[in-house]
Amino acid sequence: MNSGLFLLVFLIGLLFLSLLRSGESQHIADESCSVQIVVPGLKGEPGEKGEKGVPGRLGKVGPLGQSGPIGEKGQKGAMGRHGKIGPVGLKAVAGVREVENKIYLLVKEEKRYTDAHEYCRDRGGLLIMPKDEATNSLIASYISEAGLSRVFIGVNDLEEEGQFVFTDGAPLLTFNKWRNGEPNNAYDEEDCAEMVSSGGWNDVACHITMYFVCEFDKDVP
Ligand SMILES: [Ca+2]
Ligand SMILES: [Ca+2]
Repeated sequence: MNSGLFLLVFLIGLLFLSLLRSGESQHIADESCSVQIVVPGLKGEPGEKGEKGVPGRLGKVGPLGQSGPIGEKGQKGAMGRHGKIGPVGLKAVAGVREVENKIYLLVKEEKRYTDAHEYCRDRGGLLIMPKDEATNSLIASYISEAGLSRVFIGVNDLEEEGQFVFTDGAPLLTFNKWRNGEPNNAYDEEDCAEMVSSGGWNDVACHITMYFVCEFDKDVP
């Protein structure tokens, strides 16, 4: 080999090496540039206060509270209205008779004529007014079957002496059952009437007391 060729090879080798080294150094330089060291800066000044925000949603309902002490008793209320009149007590009633349009009640309480009249009227009826033979006979049997001798009936001449009327005001026009010699207005004080168990009528004093019979109209359905 001559000296010229040797020199050429030598130069090529140097060039190669230099190229190789420059590539490595370049690589190392790139790496060193990518590393960043971050150091926090000093705290800044506080900013201005922001505007007021929108109100938040409602919170949950809380638990029930404990019950308080019992209050004082209230005042007594107003009195209520009167109730309906109750059924007649059995003690005083000997029995009930019923016909097509009437109910008859034999009351075993000795009362004066006016009190007997009020007793019947307060219950929606009147003292019995026998206005025909059939009714008179029915009441007569009622009295005798009850073992009674007499009852007040709804006949009187309280308004005008001698002018007997029924308790509803109707005059005795077509029917009466006066016993012989009655009405006699005995002692000038007999203005009321009784029926005896035979069915006959007699005028008697109004202030004496005896049992009596009420009559009631049946409610028309
Ligand atoms: Ca009389
Ligand atoms: Ca008489």
